[in-house]
Amino acid sequence: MVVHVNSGAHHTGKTMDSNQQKVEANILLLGAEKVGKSALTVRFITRRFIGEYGNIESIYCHSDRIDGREVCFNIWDSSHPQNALAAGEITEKQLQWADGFILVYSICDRSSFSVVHQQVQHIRRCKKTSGAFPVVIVGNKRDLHHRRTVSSEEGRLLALSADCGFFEISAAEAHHGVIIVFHELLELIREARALRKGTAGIKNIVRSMSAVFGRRRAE
Ligand SMILES: Nc1nc2c(ncn2[C@@H]2O[C@H](COP(=O)(O)OP(=O)(O)OP(=O)(O)O)[C@@H](O)[C@H]2O)c(=O)[nH]1
Ligand SMILES: [Mg+2]
Repeated sequence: MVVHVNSGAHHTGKTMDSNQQKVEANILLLGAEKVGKSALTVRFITRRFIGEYGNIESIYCHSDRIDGREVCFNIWDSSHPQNALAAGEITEKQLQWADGFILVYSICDRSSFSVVHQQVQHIRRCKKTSGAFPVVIVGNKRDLHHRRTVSSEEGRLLALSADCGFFEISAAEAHHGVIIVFHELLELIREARALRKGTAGIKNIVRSMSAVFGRRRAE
C-alpha cells in the first residue's frame, strides 16, 4: 500500500518548465532495506532526523521555491521487497511514474551497494529510461565511516559508469547534503526534459522538411 501525504501547499497543476512557471518532479527513492530512504525523505521535507521511521511506503508532496521558481516535489519513499529474489527489482508502475531516481545504499552495508548496482542496471536497460534519464546514487550513513565496507571510489566509479550523479552523505548528521541531492536531481530532470523537447523540435523540423521535399520530388 502506498500512502499519499501532503507537505506545504498542494499543487494540482500540470508539469511545466518554462520561465517562472511551476515545476513538478516525481522522484522515486529506491534501495535495500534500512539504508535510510525514509530518513532522507523526512530530512528533506522537515529538516529533521527522527531516528525511527517504520517501513510504510508513502508518496509525499512537498513544495518549495528554488531560484524564484515554484517547485513541487512528489517523493515516493519506497519499501524494499522482503523477497530476496526480488532484490533490485523495480516495478513497471514505478518506472512509469518516476521522472528521476535516488538510489540509496549504506556505506556500511555491502549488500545494499549490490542492490543499487542491480537497480541502476535495470533502469538503464528500461526502454522509457534509456538515454538521458536522471539518476543520483547516494552512499548514506557517512557518519559511520569507521564501519565502512564500501569505499567512496567504488560508489563514484559506479555512478560514472552509469552516467549518474553521486554523493556520500549522512541523513543523521546534516540537512545540507540531503538538500543538495534533491536539488541536483531536479536539475538533471530539467536538463533531460529540455533535451527531450529539443529532440522533439528537431524531429518536427525534419518531418516538415521531408514532407516538403518529398512532395516536390513527386511533382
Ligand atoms: N548512523 C546513521 N543512521 C542512519 C542514517 N540514516 C538512517 N539511519 C538509521 O538507519 C535505520 C533505517 O533508516 P530508514 O530511514 O528507516 O531506512 P529505510 O531505507 O527507509 O528502511 P525501510 O523503509 O525499512 O526499507 C534507522 O534506524 C535510522 O535511524 C545515517 O545517516 N546515519
Ligand atoms: Mg523506509
